Amino acid sequence: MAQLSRRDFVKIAAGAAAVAGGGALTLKLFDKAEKGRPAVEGKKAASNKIDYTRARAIPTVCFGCTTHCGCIGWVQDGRVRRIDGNPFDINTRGKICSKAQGMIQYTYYPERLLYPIRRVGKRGEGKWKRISWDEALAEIAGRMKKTRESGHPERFIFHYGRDKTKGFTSRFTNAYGTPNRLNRRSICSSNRRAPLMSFYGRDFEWETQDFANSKYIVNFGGNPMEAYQGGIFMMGRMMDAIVDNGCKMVTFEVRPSATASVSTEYYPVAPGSDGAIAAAMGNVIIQEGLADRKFWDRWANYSFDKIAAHLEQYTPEWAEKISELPADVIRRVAIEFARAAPAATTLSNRGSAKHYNGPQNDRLIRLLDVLVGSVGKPGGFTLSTVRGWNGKRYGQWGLPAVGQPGPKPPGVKAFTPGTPQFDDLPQDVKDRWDEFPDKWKKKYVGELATPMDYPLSFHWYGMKVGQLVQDYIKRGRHKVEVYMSYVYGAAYGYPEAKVCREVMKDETLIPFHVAIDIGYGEHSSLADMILPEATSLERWDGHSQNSYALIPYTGVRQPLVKPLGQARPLQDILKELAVRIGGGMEKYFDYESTEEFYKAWYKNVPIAWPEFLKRGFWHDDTRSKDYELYEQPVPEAEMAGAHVDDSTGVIYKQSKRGREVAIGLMMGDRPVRGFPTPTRKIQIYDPVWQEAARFVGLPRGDLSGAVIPTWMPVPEHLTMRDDQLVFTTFKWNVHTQGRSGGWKYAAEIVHTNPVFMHPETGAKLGLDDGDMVQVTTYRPQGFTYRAGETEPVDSFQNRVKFHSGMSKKVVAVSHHGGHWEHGAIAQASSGDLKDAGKMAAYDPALVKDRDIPDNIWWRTDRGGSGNGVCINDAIPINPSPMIGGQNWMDTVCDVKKI
Ligand SMILES: Nc1nc2c(c(=O)[nH]1)N[C@H]1C(S)=C(S)[C@@H](COP(=O)(O)OP(=O)(O)OC[C@H]3O[C@@H](n4cnc5c(=O)[nH]c(N)nc54)[C@H](O)[C@@H]3O)O[C@H]1N2
Ligand SMILES: Nc1nc2c(c(=O)[nH]1)N[C@H]1C(S)=C(S)[C@@H](COP(=O)(O)OP(=O)(O)OC[C@H]3O[C@@H](n4cnc5c(=O)[nH]c(N)nc54)[C@H](O)[C@@H]3O)O[C@H]1N2
Ligand code: SF4
Ligand SMILES: [Mo]
Repeated sequence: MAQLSRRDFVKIAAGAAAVAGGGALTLKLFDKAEKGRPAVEGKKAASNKIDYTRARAIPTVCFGCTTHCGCIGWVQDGRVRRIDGNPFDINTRGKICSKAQGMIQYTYYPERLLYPIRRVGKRGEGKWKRISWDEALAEIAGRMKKTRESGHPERFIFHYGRDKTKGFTSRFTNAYGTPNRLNRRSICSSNRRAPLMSFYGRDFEWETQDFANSKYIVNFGGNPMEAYQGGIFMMGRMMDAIVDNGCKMVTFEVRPSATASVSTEYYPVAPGSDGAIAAAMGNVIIQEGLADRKFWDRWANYSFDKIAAHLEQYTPEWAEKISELPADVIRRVAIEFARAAPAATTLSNRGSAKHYNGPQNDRLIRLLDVLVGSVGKPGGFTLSTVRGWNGKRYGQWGLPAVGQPGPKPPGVKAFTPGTPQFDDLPQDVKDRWDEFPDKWKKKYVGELATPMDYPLSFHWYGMKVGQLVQDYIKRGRHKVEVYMSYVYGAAYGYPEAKVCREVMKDETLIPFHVAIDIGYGEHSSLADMILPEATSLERWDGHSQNSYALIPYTGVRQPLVKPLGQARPLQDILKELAVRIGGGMEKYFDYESTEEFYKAWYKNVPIAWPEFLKRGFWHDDTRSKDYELYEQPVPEAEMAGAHVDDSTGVIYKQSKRGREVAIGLMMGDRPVRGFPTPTRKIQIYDPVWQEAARFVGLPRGDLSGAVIPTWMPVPEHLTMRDDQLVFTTFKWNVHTQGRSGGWKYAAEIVHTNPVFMHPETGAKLGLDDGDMVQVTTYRPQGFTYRAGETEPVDSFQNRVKFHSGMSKKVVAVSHHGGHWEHGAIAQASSGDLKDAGKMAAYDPALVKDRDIPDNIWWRTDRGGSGNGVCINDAIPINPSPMIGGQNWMDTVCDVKKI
């Protein structure tokens, strides 16, 4: 038998652990590297060994990625040693992934930031000094107070990536009076959320299909087996369905992702073609007489004959030309899907949605569930309980009214002519004010939070257009005094990140940047001050999300250990700032402790607080599953005082605040809930797309604004040369975006990001596997940022890796490579911690981990591959029309051997 090298073993074993989940990563990677090496001082303390007779198991919620799994931390001698899954979490059913151990890495990271630091050199130069909390907070509060008193609180910006404080930060920004609590939804998911909001009136955070009972799943580029916002929740249920239920899962992808590899069928398709496949499938379903007419006529807001006529143009043969997926496969999959309905569902994510045509792709995909009537049915496209379904009894996520304790600050008012905020707006906005539809005027709070060119980024709720923030600031569309960043890594991980870095370095544009971070990342390196946050194992946070068990549930993040050094939780930092800024802000932060705040937040969860903390989770098992919620009757008591619009059947009632709100729909003489849309039906037809298109001046012929789901191509894919490729990007199972570079086990498993391509593509370009290439990228062609400019955006270099499962039109390079901050492991550098992290504040007492200087075997000076390359300078800023979702997966590129 051929002997596996240690590296091979690491790759295989870690891959298995990452996918299987079900407990902690039990492998010892790094510290077993060199057998017989003498024990080093402190090694014992750093070991993961647990004495279960002494260790305490404390539940919490993982912050390793967006999934937020329930987990249990084993604490021994004041140190968290291991993370396991929490069986009381009905979403994960006790499973977690290997990345959860990253929280331990974060907490005991030798280069962790443990004291506030202040810049002493030029911004970005990497020279810092340690300062006291008092000095730090006094300066920040002083600046913020001045900004507020100048009458321009909107010049304070709070820019976050992830925020699980559950309202704590909006409380702070509202109390201060700024609308600029900016997020990263456009980077992440807004192209997929907008179609869901338009169709169903809710986007459910992520989709919540009843996979456990599915017989057929058609997956358009979602990758739950290694990524997805709820991957852990989905993967176990999918595997159960496939293995125990005979469920078929068909995956369309551009590369053989882990999800593709466990699917019953996988087809590589042309990038950006998912909408064409879905449109043709819809057509086949109707032509074959397999549509569920009863469901459609009852719940779709559009005529069946008209949708049938619209879809007729989309034949499987037509779709084959666009997608390279054989017409007979499209036909067969459509028929099988419809026959399995209602236990059949679609799935999509960034693969279908992060394209210029992504929103329309997703509308065409969603159409399939409606056509076969699987919406809300067992095994189908179910919709977990959300506000709007159940009237007053349940709040968001079906929870018994969890939420912030009072007194709550009022929200920031819309800008109106005559106010200083309005006066500050760019002239072109003022010039367009009169033609700006009233419904958007009512929500308008400036160009950063509600950019006028992207009305669908705030029509439903605040999705923002995060990739344009720095560019808008550069172009004078908004002034800034104080910029605060939190769990946010744009300078490394956003498209055309160099634009972000250029602006963040410019003190005339950003006079003061305070970063709240747990380490020293690329974005915080561009701050004037960095405040060290307590890690997720050391702090409180809220948790509430939809559940694949289809009953309401919630959990809580509680501290397992005290913060190391002088690190403090965000809540403490903001509370103290509010008190120091004063002027009335402080009254919203008048509670004893953060624990008291969260205790009040969860006060309606019907289980005693100590018991809740002991279990970590609670769910409502008295409730039946959330099937067919739209058919639920509106209770008689609620009908009292309601009135019905005779032309539409929509039932309205006055809210406490005196607003007319739709609460249901008359079905004959039966008042039922319907969907939380304006028509209370599934909105196949939605005029808001057209309205937005007209307002932003979308050119004629661009179908982004079509009122019904409509196929449209990605413009630059039509004009690209034959020898050009589409450069796409993806996530690895063991890494999380910009944050995991320094997690040592993750980095040992995956530390570089080769340029994946099909061997035939390589042969066409005269390449061999392993050749070094340069990838040069170009701007898009559609109605978007700097479209049509011919100068390349940028280029990067790395080695080619052949993979025969790829689409031949694509090169795929993962996120997570090429860090130049985040410490020695992320950078695969010499391990001279001081030098590598440029940290003025690292704690030498923590530096006991000999792995770092000794065992980074992939360092280039040891003949290794190095840490890969950051690809994000080469991905153009490319917001989709009207919504502003970043089109990550469209970039046209040249690949040349060097
Ligand atoms: N391990 C891990 N898990 C994560 C994260 C992480 O960083 N690491 N991040 C979390 C976050 S914030 C998010 S948003 C989610 C993202 O979760 P996903 O959207 O599921 O994952 P992505 O890798 O962003 O993209 C999905 C896939 O789209 C494919 N793709 C590209 N173009 C096309 C196309 O035209 N058609 C089709 N059908 N497929 C295409 C890519 O090959 C990729 O595998 O994951 C979350 N979970
Ligand atoms: N090429 C490419 N780029 C991508 C993607 C892709 O698929 N390919 N995916 C995109 C997606 S979907 C997303 S959501 C973005 C995410 O992009 P990022 O904003 O880079 O994501 P994060 O990994 O959340 O990391 C932000 C920073 O927060 C800090 N941090 C981590 N944990 C904590 C904490 O507990 N407290 C505090 N205060 N700080 C913390 C770390 O310094 C980290 O660098 O990346 C996008 N970028
Ligand atoms: S999927 Fe994300 S939240 Fe869940 S255990 Fe893994 S890293 Fe943690
Ligand atoms: Mo994301």
